[in-house]
Amino acid sequence: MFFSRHKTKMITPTEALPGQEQRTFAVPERHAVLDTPLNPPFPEDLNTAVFGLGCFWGAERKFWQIDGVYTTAVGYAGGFTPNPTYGEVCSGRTGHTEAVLVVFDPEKVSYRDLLAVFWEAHDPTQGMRQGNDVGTQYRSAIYFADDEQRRAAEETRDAYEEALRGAGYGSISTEIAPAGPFYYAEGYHQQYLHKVPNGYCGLDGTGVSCPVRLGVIVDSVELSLTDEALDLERHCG
Ligand code: MHO
Repeated sequence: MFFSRHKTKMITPTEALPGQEQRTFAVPERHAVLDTPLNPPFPEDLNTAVFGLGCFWGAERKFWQIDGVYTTAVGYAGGFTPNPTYGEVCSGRTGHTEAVLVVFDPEKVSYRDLLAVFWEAHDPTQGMRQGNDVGTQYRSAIYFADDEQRRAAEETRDAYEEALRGAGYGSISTEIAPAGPFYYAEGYHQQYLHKVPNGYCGLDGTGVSCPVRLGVIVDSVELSLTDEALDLERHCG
């Protein structure tokens, strides 16, 4: 049947749902944890990063816990359908992956530090799934803002792939592509695990350390996590 097509196969632009001309739902103005603005414009001295690492509920929490992160938001990226709804994304017919927008202060935390968190938080060798969550909407992705981010993404991927191989894992399937539009997800998905503390979190890393942390690629900056973050790390991902 038309709608039961396999969700692990990336659709083509012509197959994609038409979506909407504008967002059809409201997004809160402020971050529920950090109390910073959730929507642009952001202060000029900050940088942005976009990562996909499976279900965005747990993924977003990983990043809002890092010192130097100004705000985070969840949304849909990397696909074709404009202003999609969660239901449309779950149909597998938008081409989008669940993504996290991270706005950070590069004086306090570097993009490579964020990449280390990204690589270690999930299993980037799973193709069109992440754990029990299956489909193109859960693929691992890095959408870079500029050439410097692209280089950092590719270099850390190569280094992490080598580390993973040593631990018996296969190739990294992470999509690394230029950042296109980031469509904010519905308000209830924003900071979901703060609003629903025992909510579903499918995020789980491989346990293999990213060489960035070990100072192989850059001098390692010790990431400072809050106490809440350290506690959560023991429970999820
Ligand atoms: N397996 C989870 C994924 C949620 S995530 C926002 C669920 O279906 O609730 O994709």
